[in-house]
Amino acid sequence: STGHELVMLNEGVVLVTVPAFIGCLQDIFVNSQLVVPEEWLSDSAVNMTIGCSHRDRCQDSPCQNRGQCTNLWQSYQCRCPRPYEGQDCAEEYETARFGNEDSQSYAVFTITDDAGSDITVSLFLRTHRHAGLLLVLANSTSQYLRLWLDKGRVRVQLHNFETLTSESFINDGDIHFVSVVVDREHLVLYVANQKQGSVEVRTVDSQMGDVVYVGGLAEQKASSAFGGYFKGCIQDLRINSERLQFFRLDTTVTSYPLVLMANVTAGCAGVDSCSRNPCQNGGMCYSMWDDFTCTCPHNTAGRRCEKVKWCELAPCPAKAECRTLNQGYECFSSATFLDNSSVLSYRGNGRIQRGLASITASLRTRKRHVAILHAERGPEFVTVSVQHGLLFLELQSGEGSSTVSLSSRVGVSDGDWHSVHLFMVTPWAEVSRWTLVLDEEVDEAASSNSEGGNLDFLREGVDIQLGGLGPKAGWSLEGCLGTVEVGGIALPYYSPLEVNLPRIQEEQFLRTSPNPPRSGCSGGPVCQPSPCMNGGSCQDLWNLFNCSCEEGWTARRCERNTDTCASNPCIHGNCSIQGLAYECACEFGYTGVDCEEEVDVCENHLCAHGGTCLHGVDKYACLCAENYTGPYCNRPKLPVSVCGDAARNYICFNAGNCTERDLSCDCLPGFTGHR
Ligand SMILES: *[C@@H]1O[C@H](CO)[C@@H](O)[C@H](O)[C@H]1NC(C)=O
Ligand SMILES: *[C@@H]1O[C@H](CO)[C@@H](O)[C@H](O)[C@H]1NC(C)=O
Ligand SMILES: *[C@@H]1O[C@H](CO)[C@@H](O)[C@H](O)[C@H]1NC(C)=O
Ligand SMILES: *[C@@H]1O[C@H](CO)[C@@H](O)[C@H](O)[C@H]1NC(C)=O
Ligand SMILES: *[C@@H]1O[C@H](CO)[C@@H](O)[C@H](O)[C@H]1NC(C)=O
Ligand SMILES: *[C@@H]1O[C@H](CO)[C@@H](O)[C@H](O)[C@H]1NC(C)=O
Ligand SMILES: *[C@@H]1O[C@H](CO)[C@@H](O)[C@H](O)[C@H]1NC(C)=O
Ligand SMILES: CC(=O)N[C@H]1CO[C@H](CO)[C@@H](O)[C@@H]1O
Repeated sequence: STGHELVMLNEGVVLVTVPAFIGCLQDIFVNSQLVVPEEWLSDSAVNMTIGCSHRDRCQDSPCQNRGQCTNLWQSYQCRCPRPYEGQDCAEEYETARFGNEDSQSYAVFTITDDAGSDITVSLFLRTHRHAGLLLVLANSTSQYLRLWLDKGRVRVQLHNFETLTSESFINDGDIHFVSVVVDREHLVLYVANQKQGSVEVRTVDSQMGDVVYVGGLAEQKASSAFGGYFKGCIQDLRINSERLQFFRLDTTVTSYPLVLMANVTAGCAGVDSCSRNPCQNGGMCYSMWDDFTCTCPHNTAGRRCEKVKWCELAPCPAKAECRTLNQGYECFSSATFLDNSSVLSYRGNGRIQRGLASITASLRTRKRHVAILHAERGPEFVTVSVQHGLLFLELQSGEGSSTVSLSSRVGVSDGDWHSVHLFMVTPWAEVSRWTLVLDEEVDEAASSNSEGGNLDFLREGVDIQLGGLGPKAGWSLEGCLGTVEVGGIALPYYSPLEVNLPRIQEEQFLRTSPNPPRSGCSGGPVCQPSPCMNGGSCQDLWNLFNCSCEEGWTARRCERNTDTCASNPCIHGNCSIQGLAYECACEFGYTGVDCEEEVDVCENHLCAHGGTCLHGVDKYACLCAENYTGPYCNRPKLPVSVCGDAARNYICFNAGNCTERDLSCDCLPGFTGHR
């Protein structure tokens, strides 16, 4: 039967293997002599009885924990399923607990044979964690096999390259059997004997002296690249057939020696994770094996209900936008600045720890010169302003560094909203260049030539002025600002009394100026009273007015008339509109732009041949010299002839001949009439 080998020799048959015969023999002759059993029972008979009674040794199910029993007639053998061991499979490899009390635990083993290119790693594991390092096989030059948890799945990686991820999730707190099989060409991953994937690989070469890290690496940083130290339990870990025993149980099986073990404890009992009240804000804790869940009250979230959904509690005034912060919440809104009385001042609350290396704001103004934010301490200062319509940063910070001066390429005083983001290019550095991004146009960002330090001097004890250089210094902002943030911490417009819930964030800037800002963004009263004249109607374009003029009027305030003749400007003449002006056509006798001047009618008179001009009301007359006549004396006088006697005479003009006979006139051609 199995286990018994026969070797044929020339002379006969020889029984070679050691296990003794188990069974019954009868009727045995040696050299034709019956060997009587009784004789056997003498001195040299061992472990033999008379008769042939037989009992199935497996009948009593001696193998525990689903061990498979083989009947050996006089005894039995158990084939134990993992993780059980021992004659009756009653013993179990002790489970190793990693990360107990959240400690950093790991174990190191040495490989003491040349496993070569065929490696099978297998283990039971139980965890609630979605990440953590399970096992690393390494030689002096490389970590050639890594096994870790990633998002609740097992991942295995060979040569820092070929990678497989399990399909199933194993972070459910149940026990899972995971195995990785590597041969010359393939890497295969199994979870509970179910193949999760296979990938072609380059050959590995595991050699004597290589080490196995379990649960983490010696260095925390190196471990965190694979999700940190493992938290959970590992049992019956084997590489090929070699056990990696954390707590020595079975000395009969071959094991790789344990070199070092840190914070690994025996057993895998669940801890009452709720005993330490992990759920915050009134969350209900439910204990699970090695874990807990919190049932969070309304408006809280997170594994430990640590995230309060502050904004769902509507802590901000109606006009403000609530934003949840890492800690607490803040109300973001805009405020209107009218003049130098609107200037606000702020101070850090003394608990600001973070580095301050940026300023963000949004701005709306039409003024070309205003200060937005200003603060100074000794030689250090920071000013964000608008100068000549461009946005400016001036900064003096950091020992011995030069002044940073940075301006936008495009104007901002056009009455539209503009967002401003100023930040140190390398905020962790002592000094660095500063960059300005306007309206999120990253491509148009401007960077300073010189390097400046950070704004940490604003953390405490320094007044930060918003909207001017202070109530007395002018440069006041006329316009609106959104909530300004320094290093990501808001300079809030609402006081603790104006919000419905306390601000719980450690790091805060507090308003120190007594007057609350005008909330919301409204323009100045540019139309009250109306600047438009002559019945024009005023249009409020936010800090800018526009007049719609009545017909006949024009200019910014409708102060100019377009019907230039409406006022009858031509005193002695007719008016005509010429564009925005008029022209007078003067009546005779008048001159001047408005025909206001009387003309001398005798000026340029036409009286010829020395005729004298006589002034009339609106015309002149010519008094002609002797021998000339006509209205303008330009006709020579012709002689007269007289006939008849003193009693009866007759006169003919214009060289007409007077005839004595009938006292009549003979006229020159061209003349007619009796005389
Ligand atoms: C007799 O059997 C027992 C139990 O199987 C065993 O321990 C013992 O070695 C045997 N004796 C000899 C001489 O083989
Ligand atoms: C055990 O865990 C603690 C807590 O995480 C850690 O500070 C300590 O270094 C660990 N011990 C060893 C030997 O690594
Ligand atoms: C370390 O292991 C890799 C991968 O098996 C192998 O290529 C390399 O030669 C080994 N280095 C040493 C020093 O054994
Ligand atoms: C601040 O405003 C008031 C009122 O407009 C004005 O009288 C005063 O001169 C201003 N101060 C400065 C420094 O401009
Ligand atoms: C100002 O008013 C005039 C007249 O109503 C109009 O034509 C013009 O478009 C207005 N300007 C703006 C900027 O609204
Ligand atoms: C003025 O207008 C009237 C009416 O159209 C016209 O009769 C007169 O001649 C004009 N006078 C002048 C100086 O053009
Ligand atoms: C007038 O009389 C003179 C002299 O007799 C003569 O020469 C002239 O032609 C006459 N004129 C006319 C208009 O008859
Ligand atoms: C001033 C002048 O020239 N008078 C003359 C007018 O005409 C008569 C007749 O022809 C002359 O005798 C005058 O001398």
